Amino acid sequence: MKRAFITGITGQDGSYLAELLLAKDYEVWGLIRRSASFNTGRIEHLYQDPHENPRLRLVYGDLTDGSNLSSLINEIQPDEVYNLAAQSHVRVSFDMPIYTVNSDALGTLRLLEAVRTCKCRPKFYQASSSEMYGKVLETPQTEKTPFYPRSPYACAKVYSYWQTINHREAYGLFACNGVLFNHESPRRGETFVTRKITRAATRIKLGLQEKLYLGNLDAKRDWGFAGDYVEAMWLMLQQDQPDDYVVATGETHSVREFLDEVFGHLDLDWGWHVEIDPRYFRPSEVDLLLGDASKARRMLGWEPRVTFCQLARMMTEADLKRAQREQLGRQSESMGA
Ligand code: NDP
Ligand code: GDR
Repeated sequence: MKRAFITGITGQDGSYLAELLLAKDYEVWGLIRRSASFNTGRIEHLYQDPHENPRLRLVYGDLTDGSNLSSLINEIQPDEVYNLAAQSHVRVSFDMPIYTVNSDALGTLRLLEAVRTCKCRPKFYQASSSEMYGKVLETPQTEKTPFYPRSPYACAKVYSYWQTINHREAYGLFACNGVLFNHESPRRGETFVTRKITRAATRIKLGLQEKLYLGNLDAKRDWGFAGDYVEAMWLMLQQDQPDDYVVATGETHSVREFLDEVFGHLDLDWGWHVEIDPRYFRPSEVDLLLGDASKARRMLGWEPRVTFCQLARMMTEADLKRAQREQLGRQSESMGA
């Protein structure tokens, strides 16, 4: 049985990757942070009683604590390490640049060092990002497109990208970068624009909310489905040689088009509900992302299955169910009062 260690297992991608690896009969170890309230909602359906010899185990740690990462890697002796943990919100990285760099850049180095010094020498996956391309130098963006990061988050990810390659070249580690373009799902964090839109639109539909405040509606992104993208992560670590790959759909759409799709599906006109709040603008923006995943298609046999429209609908339907439950909850509360 193969053993994987996932940082960021409580996040969107961590939950889908854990599902995928458990289905492939892996033993999965996930790093979680101590939190005052539950932070394991996305993996609750996978978790079993720790007394029943489960294949999913959770251990406490943090990317800012290198000695803890080293002891965990030594203790667990994983075959594969997936570094998905990060302060992943680009806008927030302008508010918390030092923390973001500590976890997203130095955190990767701490984990790489833990992997390098462990006798088991696990394979390593780094969650690199299309944000590294930043200012548009060419489209579509490929593995050869130069980086021009436009936020503390993106700068930290560029550092981690190169440090991963340096550990591969200097120490012979099997270390890969997946340069993943935006990927979404019903499990996407509520403050990322797609989920913010599907959550608000469905609540507006049911009369639970009136307005939705957004920032730049002209930004264009290459949006795919997270469930498809975690397969690419796994495939990268199953190859004979470590390498770096772009993972994308090859289509780009604006925030405006996402609004059209979601509000249209609910028979609503977003023009009546959306207002612009400058607080959501970024000090420097990434205007256009469009990826070319030909290498991943050719070398990994990977391709995206879910289209832009299917993704928007999947997220809208899931949030509509949540909004209906919220509405029922409110009704039964007011009946009880
Ligand atoms: P999420 O924000 O949903 O999840 C981030 C995870 O990292 C959470 O489990 C979080 O824990 C954990 N985390 C944050 N800081 C630390 C820390 N200091 N130590 C340990 N754990 C920490 O992100 P996604 O699942 O969307 O993304 C996964 C990775 O892929 C991230 O590295 C992201 O930057 C990168 N990426 C994402 C893309 C996307 O479109 N989703 C595209 C390209 C790259 P907690 O639950 O406790 O907050
Ligand atoms: P992004 O995703 O920055 O691309 O990073 P996000 O959904 O936050 O923003 C996408 C675009 O939408 C514009 N936008 C808004 N964004 C947010 N969050 N809230 C708003 O109200 C809003 N209004 C407009 C943004 O300006 C931006 O142009 C995501 C994260 O998952 C990163 O971790 C990952 O690396 C990249 O995708 C690829």
